[in-house]
Amino acid sequence: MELFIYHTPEATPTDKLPDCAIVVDVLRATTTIATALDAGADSIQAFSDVDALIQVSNQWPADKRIRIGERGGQKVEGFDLGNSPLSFTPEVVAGKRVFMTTTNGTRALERVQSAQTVLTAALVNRKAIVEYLMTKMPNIVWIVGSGWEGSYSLEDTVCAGAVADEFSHEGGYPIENLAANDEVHGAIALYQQWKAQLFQLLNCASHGQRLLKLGLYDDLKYCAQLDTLEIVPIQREPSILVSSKAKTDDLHYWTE
Ligand code: 3SL
Repeated sequence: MELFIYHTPEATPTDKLPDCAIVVDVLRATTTIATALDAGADSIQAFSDVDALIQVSNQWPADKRIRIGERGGQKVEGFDLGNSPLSFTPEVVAGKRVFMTTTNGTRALERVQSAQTVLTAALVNRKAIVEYLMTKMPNIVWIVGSGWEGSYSLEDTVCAGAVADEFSHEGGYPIENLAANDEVHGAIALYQQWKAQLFQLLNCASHGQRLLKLGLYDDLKYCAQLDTLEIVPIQREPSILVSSKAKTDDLHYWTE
């Protein structure tokens, strides 16, 4: 396997795609996606554009949908929920399609949606993603941080490093054989420095600071947890993600 890490969607090559793209937005889109699927959401449909989301979700039965919208860390007016993973309880999402638009995470998903396999990772489901990779062993893997409006995010890179580090240790693959760009070494070094203090790292991160100013301390605490959810969100068709455990009849799904 050749592993590339890109800090932002803008940094990814535009002339090729990997066998497997893993989108990361620890604060908070991919943490929310894993949490919603773990709580029994039927699927997540991601949009970068608010109007497109409203148009498509209007065609879905009202009692089977939930609309979540975030811009600048806050709920978009008229939407059911913002992007706090803490809101995604089974009572709220079980059996529903989650129509989702966020500032950066949904844009990152759009950037790689034509890859053969698309997954989403956060700290909370890091180990499940590593197990998926060890089972499927895709040839070329990109981990793509969502960043913030085109710039680097500490928390996405630490998560990319956490995935790479665990894959290397669990699988016994030396980093120097695995790493296909320098960002992999940098991300692993970042993770190794902060792995016992992930909550503190989220507090230092500029987007963590932004969320703290909005009073979202508990969100940071939740998003800093490592390996708490056994969920692999996987793209079933462009922009639609399901839990890999939900169905096993597609070749690209992870069969347990
Ligand atoms: O940018 C995004 O996609 C969001 O995850 C940002 S926030 O944490 O919901 O503010």
